[in-house]
Amino acid sequence: MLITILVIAAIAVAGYFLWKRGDQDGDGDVDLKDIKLSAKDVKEDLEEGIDEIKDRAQDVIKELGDVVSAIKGVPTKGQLNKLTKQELVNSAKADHGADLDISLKKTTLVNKVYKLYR
Ligand SMILES: [Ca+2]
Repeated sequence: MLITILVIAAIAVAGYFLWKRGDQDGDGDVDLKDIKLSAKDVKEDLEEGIDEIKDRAQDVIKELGDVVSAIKGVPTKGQLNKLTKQELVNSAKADHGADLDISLKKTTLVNKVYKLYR
């Protein structure tokens, strides 16, 4: 029951918010057509925002590439297995100047990086 009320309230708030954006198609009144246009606009804005966040996250991941050296002491295969192939390649380069081929299988990369740190 509470969930139903919350859902109805959310729809009402969203509808009001979209209605407040006003006349979108320029025919002088605010009706369902305008609300639909507003909803489309908002959806596009949200999608752009999400893409932006994804791009920024990618940048942060690149900056954090050197993660193996963040593991204290000598990394175990279990720890290496938790990393992505990109992280393994980046770490091998950063810590040992080794150029590993990202197209190698993950297990091969893990084994190569594991040996580098011995
Ligand atoms: Ca209109």
